[in-house]
Amino acid sequence: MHEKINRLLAEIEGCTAKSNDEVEALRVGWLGKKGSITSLFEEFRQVGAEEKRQFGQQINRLKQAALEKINALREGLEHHNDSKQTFDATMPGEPAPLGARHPLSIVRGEIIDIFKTLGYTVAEGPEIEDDYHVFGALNFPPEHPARDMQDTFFITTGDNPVLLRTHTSSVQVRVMECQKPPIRIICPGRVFRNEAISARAHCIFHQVEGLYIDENVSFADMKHSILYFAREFFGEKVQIRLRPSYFPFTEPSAEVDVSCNICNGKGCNVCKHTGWLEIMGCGMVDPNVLEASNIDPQKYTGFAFGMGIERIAMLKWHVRDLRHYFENDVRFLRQFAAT
Ligand code: 2NL
Repeated sequence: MHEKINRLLAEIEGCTAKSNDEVEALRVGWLGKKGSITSLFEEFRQVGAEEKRQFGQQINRLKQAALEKINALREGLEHHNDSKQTFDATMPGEPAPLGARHPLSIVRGEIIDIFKTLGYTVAEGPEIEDDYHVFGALNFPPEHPARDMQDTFFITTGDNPVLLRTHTSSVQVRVMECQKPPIRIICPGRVFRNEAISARAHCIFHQVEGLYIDENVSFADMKHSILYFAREFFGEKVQIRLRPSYFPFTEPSAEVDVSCNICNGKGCNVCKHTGWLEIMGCGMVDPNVLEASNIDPQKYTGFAFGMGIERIAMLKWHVRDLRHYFENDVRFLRQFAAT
């Protein structure tokens, strides 16, 4: 019996199997009803009491070895099959799709880069503001219609209302309050106005404003900086024209047009047959605005300008509906990959 046990142990150790069927055949051969280990248990019943202890331990160890071998063979086959089915080193790799930058981010970056070459630095500030930084410090009279509930989102009302900024001029006010001229900043950011959403308007949109304050800054300096920007952004052949306008915070004020880059000034749908496209507003900073932020209007002058990023991006890529920018439909966004 001892000999039989040793022979079986050696057999079990040396066993291999190529399929689950082969493993099952081994299991039946050892542990099935007529299996070799099962029959050893039968024989074991006949042996004398003295040998029982010795053989009992040996047979149990043998059974354990057989069970472990069966499990090991099954596991080995599973891994083998796994790797066979899911890993083929010769297959081409899974593509890793790259995202695209949002068109508004692309345009904002281009505008900032152009003004950086003129020595401007970027300034940022809070979207949730107080009445003073959005209106009071910018020479808006107390009854100005822009302060109206219909135009501005108020978070609290009363004596000292908290509101969402309607322009990024509030950032420029904060810079004027704590920096001495020369000041040369560009303020990109999200702004909020209580408007019905349409193809041309949205209640959240993006602006870039610029401010330059120093001694002897003139209207001619402003005009030249804007011409430089327009040519860098829209192309070197572009012309600009300034039309008189009005803003509470600048005097004099102007609206800036560029010659239409679609029809080259001849007249088309986009420029409504005028040959010109409006791109921004600008003006010389009102002395009241300088004074409110403790800058001496006798010593310093400055110019400021503001443009809507959505509008500039519409002109650049001929986007017809502003709502595309906010819907994030990948069919729209994908078109700006690698720009
Ligand atoms: C527009 C017009 C403009 C300004 C913004 C400004 C800021 C300060 C002082 C004076 Cl702190 N002006 N900003 C000036 C003129 C026009 O924006 O059409 N924006 C979309």
